[in-house]
Amino acid sequence: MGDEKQLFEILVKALKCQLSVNQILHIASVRRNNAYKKTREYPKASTILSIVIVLLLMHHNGSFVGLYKERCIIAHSLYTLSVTRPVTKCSFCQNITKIDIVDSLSTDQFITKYAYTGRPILIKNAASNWLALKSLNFSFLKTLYDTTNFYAENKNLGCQFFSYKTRFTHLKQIFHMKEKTRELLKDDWYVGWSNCLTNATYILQQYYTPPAFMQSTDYDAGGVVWLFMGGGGSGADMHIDSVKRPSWQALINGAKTWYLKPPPECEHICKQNLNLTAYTGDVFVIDTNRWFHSTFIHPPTHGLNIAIGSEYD
Ligand SMILES: O=C(O)CCC(=O)C(=O)O
Repeated sequence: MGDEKQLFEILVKALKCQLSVNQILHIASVRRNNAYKKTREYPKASTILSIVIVLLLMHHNGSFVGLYKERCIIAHSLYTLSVTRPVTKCSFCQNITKIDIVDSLSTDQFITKYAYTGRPILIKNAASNWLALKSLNFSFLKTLYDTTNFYAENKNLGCQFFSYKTRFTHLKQIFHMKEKTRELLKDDWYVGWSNCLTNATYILQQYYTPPAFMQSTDYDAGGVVWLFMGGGGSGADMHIDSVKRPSWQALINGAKTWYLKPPPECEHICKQNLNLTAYTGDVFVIDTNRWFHSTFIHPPTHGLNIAIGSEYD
């Protein structure tokens, strides 16, 4: 009975989040998989079916119309994204025993071997000649954000801020941290955020060009720009993303180790635990929707560790 009540609550939340019936049934199957691993009993199929029918009837009669205007009761976190994602086909990681590292990459090679196959690749020094390597630092970003009313508007536009292991809750706290606090934190903070404000994004784009191998008319690398910055230590925890497209990330300063794992359903088919270290000027291409990934930030010898990236299509 306890399981049924929980299931009912999940279904109500799913409807509030405007999931389709297919997606709702998928949640039920995720629960089944979890139940299998934890050797719990499966919820009875008849119970699921009757709850879904009741909810659909209520929906049809308009009982949920008001609820649709609300935001989800539970915001997606890295954890909920991991457990509610669709099951992946393992062919993308099947023959990968190490991450490719190359000194150059042609557009042809990129398209045929990497762009949409899920095969990750590091291109050494692909961003070495960017203006960003000279100019993009803490005070550049602080000036940019302070003068564009960035903090409040970026949040209003729904752009994300990842505080990782820090206590920060808002980007403004980072850029308005006292010099002393920054010194104290030293190698113990790391955050990431996306830029939704077009004027700030436009200014940032003056300091880099999307990697050359992506510059063809089919490749619009001008999606939402992401920045990651910190003094070193642990970076992002192991997680999988749910963004629309694969990503590239250029390291503007410092060294960062990436750890990749195939999703659990591929663990008997694909090699576990791939890793590589990127250095200033390197560009890493990864489909963060298919690979679980985490990062470690090497304490920088000078300045902060800074990376910039975006999705491509
Ligand atoms: O660059 C990092 O440290 C983390 C990046 C990441 O997790 C992502 O792009 O999804």
